[in-house]
Amino acid sequence: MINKFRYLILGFALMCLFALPLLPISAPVTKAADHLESPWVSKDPGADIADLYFFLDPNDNSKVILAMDVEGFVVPAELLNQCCFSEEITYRFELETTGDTKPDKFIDVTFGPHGSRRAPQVATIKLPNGKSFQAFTTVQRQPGATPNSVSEANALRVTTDPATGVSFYAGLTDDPFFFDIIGFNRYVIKLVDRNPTAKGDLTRARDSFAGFNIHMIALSIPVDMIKGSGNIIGANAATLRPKNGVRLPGGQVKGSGELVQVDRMATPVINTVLVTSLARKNEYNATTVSDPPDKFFSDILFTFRFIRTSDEATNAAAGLLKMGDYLRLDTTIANTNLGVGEKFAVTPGYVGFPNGRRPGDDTIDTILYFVNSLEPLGDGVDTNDREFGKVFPFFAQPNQPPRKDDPPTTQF
Ligand SMILES: [Ca+2]
Ligand SMILES: [Ca+2]
Ligand SMILES: [Ca+2]
Repeated sequence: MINKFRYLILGFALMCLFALPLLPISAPVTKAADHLESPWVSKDPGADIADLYFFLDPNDNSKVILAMDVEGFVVPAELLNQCCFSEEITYRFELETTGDTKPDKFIDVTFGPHGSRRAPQVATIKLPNGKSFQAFTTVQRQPGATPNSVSEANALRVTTDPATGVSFYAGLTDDPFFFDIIGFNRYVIKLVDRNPTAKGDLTRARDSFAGFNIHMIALSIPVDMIKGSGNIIGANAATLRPKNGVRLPGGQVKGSGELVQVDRMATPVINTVLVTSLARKNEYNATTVSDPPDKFFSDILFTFRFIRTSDEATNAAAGLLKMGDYLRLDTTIANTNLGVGEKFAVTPGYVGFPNGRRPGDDTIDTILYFVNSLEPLGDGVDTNDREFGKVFPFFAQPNQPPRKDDPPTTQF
């Protein structure tokens, strides 16, 4: 399996490795896979995509799970208020099925108005086969007189469309991403300084995302519905808003006109790490996944020349981007779990990221493996803080505010 993705991984890793030293001179170091990124998108949190997940259902490999999460860092105390999805945004999954850069199939998810924070929104899911269906979101409920029954009251609400076999979930979940941002940033800064103690900063083992919630949109889809003639499918997540907006008294914005992309996200860290200037991050988000990928080659070349790396490495990175920034999944590689506790290049039979991405895949450790000259290296955070579910949508229920006897959280 590793050999199969060797070229992809090499290019990806080289980009990560050689982009890292530039970060402190031009931008804050990455905060996550794509949480809180470019200046424009960070001011539009409802459209700010954090992560994209794409994997075969471990219970039934004839189905693929596609999930994007947006508007992260929802504190537990706000899980009743920050419940909802914007009715102005189109949440789009772009699927590449022919082996080029152009997406071939699309799934659009939109949400109706929310009249009450206690009532669900109605989502409309448009599928590639021209069919569509509607489903309720999951909203969190006040526990009322039974304060310890919160988790039972707020079970994640899944809708399965009988006509297509597609299942849908939308609502808050625990943020499945796990990563010690501060430790990683300190490590990078010391790498730039050629400080031999850099690895010591990766031993803090603090999950920067622990205890926070995020808005999740997840689909379970029959593989045959989205597959092309080949077995490899590329996935990209995008958010779009109407081009024209009129602000009404009270703040409501009425949109009209064609849809314009606000954010996009596929492979973790491509935009946040590779594209180093904030202006170029804005530009990256504005380009589509099928725009000529060489648009950002100058960024890569600048980075590569800065650290005087070889043409071979440059070409490997350029070769990756020629395929567009997709999370590509080989649907013939069987998957039996969510990747929890597994390590790329260490765990026998590993089938996860960069072959798609499972919720438990330790994407940061995969990147660090290459940064560390093909030797295992991690940030000390090996798993999510919450246990994942055993069935779709697999993500954990949202975090609740701590009870009085719960241990204090340490988020510093
Ligand atoms: Ca295509
Ligand atoms: Ca988490
Ligand atoms: Ca890790």
